[in-house]
Amino acid sequence: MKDVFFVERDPYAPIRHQYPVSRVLHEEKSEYQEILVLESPHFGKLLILDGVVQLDERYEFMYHEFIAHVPLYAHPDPQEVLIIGGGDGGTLREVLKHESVKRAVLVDIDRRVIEVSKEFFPTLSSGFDDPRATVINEDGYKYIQECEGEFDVVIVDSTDPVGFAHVLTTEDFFRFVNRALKEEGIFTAQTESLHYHLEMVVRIQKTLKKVFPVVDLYTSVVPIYAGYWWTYSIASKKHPVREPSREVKVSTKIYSEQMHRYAFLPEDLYGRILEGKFSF
Ligand code: AG3
Repeated sequence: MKDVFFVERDPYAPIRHQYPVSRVLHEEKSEYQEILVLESPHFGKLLILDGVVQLDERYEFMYHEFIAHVPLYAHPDPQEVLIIGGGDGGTLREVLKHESVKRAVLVDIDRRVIEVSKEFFPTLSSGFDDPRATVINEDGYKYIQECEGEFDVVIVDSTDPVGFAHVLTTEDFFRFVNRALKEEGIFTAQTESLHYHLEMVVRIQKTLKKVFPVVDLYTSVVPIYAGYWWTYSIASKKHPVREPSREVKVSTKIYSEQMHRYAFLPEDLYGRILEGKFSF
């Protein structure tokens, strides 16, 4: 396939990425979304949901290591972890690197994403075979309403907050997360690009502050997401989150104690962003 490009349909970004395609590996319409797997020369395989690139093989660790290890290392002893979304398995793989984790529950609404990942992304989906992992195909918003004081860490690894993922950024949802967490619980969600989606980031941060005593914002560079400078909102019932609370022992490519600290915005800039005194 010479000179064939996939043009991303990102609902929020003011630019459009286009990827050269060397092969189309899979294409389907599941009950919930369009699932596409392509191969692109520089990036390796790409997983695309409803026209938005969710991950590529080359850089996925720059997202998954941050979404998982920042909350898990902020926590002194994470044992029970809930992942909402994340059907590709990348976040689960990182969570299971922690020896303290006894149970990791992954709730993804679309079982086809999990099956497609098992077929095309074995380096991401490896954790599904771990005896500590449980997979539930249900709406995460519904599932969490049944949980009380059950989890040390809850992670939302969802698609963009449009369509069925929008409810995962509402105050109601954050209240259910709070109830689902144990007393020392920590919550993290991917919350889009810092500069392209600043208003959304601020809205989510302010909503979290209504529910949790400790709320913060950290970022990592994700080369395939429009804007690159990607945010994660983190909320905690008790523990501070800016420092790892344990020695970093898991094997990672980029996450480290120092990277944990660097990931957080300086307090001053963070404060100005929330007060609406900073804009790009
Ligand atoms: N989930 C977050 C993808 C967000 C991408 N959005 C965008 N580029 N506009 C990724 C799933 C990986 N486990």
